[in-house]
Amino acid sequence: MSRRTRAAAVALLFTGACSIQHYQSTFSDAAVEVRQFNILFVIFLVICAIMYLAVIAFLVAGLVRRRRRLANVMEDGRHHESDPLLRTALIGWGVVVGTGLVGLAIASFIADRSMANAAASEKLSITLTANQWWWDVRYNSADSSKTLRTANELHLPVGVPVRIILNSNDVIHSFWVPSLAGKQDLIPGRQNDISITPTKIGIYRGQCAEYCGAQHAHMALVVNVDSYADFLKWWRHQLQPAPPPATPLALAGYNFVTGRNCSACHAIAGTPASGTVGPDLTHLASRRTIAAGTMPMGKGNLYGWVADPQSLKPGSKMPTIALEPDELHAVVAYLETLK
Ligand code: HEC
Ligand SMILES: [Cu+2]
Repeated sequence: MSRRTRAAAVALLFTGACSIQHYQSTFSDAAVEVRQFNILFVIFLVICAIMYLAVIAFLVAGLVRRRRRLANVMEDGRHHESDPLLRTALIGWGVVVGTGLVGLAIASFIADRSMANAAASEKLSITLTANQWWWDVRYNSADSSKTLRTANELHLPVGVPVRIILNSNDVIHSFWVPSLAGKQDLIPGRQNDISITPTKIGIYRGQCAEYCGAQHAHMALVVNVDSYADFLKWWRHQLQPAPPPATPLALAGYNFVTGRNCSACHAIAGTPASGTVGPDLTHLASRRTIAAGTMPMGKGNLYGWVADPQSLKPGSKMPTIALEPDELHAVVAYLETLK
C-alpha cells in the first residue's frame, strides 16, 4: 500500500467512525455531561502541554548554559555562586505552575457545578440494578401504575435531565455509556447515582466497566435517545401488559413459560409469571439484543438462547433447560409475540 492510499484509508476510517454517531465514544457530544467532560479534557490537555513544553525548554536551556559555564570555569578558574537570571526564572516558573494549577482547579469546579445543576433539575428517575451479567431497569414514578420494569435497554427523551439510581445485587459493576457521561460504580448495599441530559437522538452502547466475573464482557446496555414523542410512545407501550397468545402454538408456549420453571425467574406482566431472578420479559421482542448485548434480537438467536444459554454465555445465571423440539418451537413462538 502506498503512503497516499494508506492516508486515504485512515481518513476513511475516521469519517466512517464519526458517521456512526459516536455509538460508543468518549469524544461524542451527545449529552451535556460528556460535553462538559470534553471541554475539561481540552483545558487540561492544553495547560499540561504548555507546562510540559516549558519544562523541556528549560531543560534544554539548562544543559546549554551549563556547558557554556563549564567552559568558562575551565578558562578563568572562577565559580559564579548565585545567578540572578536563574532566580528570576525560578520565581517566574513558580508563578506559572501556581496559576496553571489554580486554573485547572477552577475549571474542574465549574464543570462539577454545572453537572450538579443539570442533575438538580432532574425530570425522570430510573433505577438501574446490576446483576451478573445483565441490567435490571425500573422507571420510577410516584404513581405505581406508571412504574415499569424492563432490562438491558434504556430509552431516554432528548433534552430531559434524567437521574439514574445505581444499585447492585451481587458484586461491584460500573455504569459506563461513554457517549453520554462518565463512569459510576454500582455497589451492593450502597446507592449511587449519575445524571444524564442527552442532547442528540441516537443509539449508544454502554458497557459494564468494572470486572465482575466470567461474562463481564457480555454485560452491555443499549441506550436509545428518542424524541419526546417517540419516548412517550415507547413508555406507554411498555406500561401495557403482554398481549394474550393468539395462535395455538403461542398458547402452548405461554403454558410452558408460565407453568414451568421459566416463571420462577422471569416476570411477564399480565401473566402469572412473576420471577425477579432474571430479566423482565414482558416486551422482550421490542429490545434490540438478547442477554445484555450478547447477540442481536431475532428468531434464530431466541432459539439458540432458550435451547442452550450455557453454550452461548457460559456461566450465565440462566440454566440450560432440556426442552423437547415442539416445546422449543412453542416457547419461541410465544416469546416472539412479546413485542
Ligand atoms: C434460574 C433462573 C432462570 C430460569 C429457570 C430461566 N431463566 Fe431465562 N434468564 C435468567 C437470567 C439470570 C437471564 C439473564 C442472563 C444473562 O444475560 O446473563 C435470563 C435471560 C433470559 C432471556 C433473555 C432476556 C433478555 O433481556 O435479553 C430470555 C429470552 C429467557 N431468559 C427466557 C427463558 C425461558 C423461556 C425460560 C424457561 C424455558 C427461562 N428463561 C428460564 C434466569 C432464568
Ligand atoms: Cu462487569
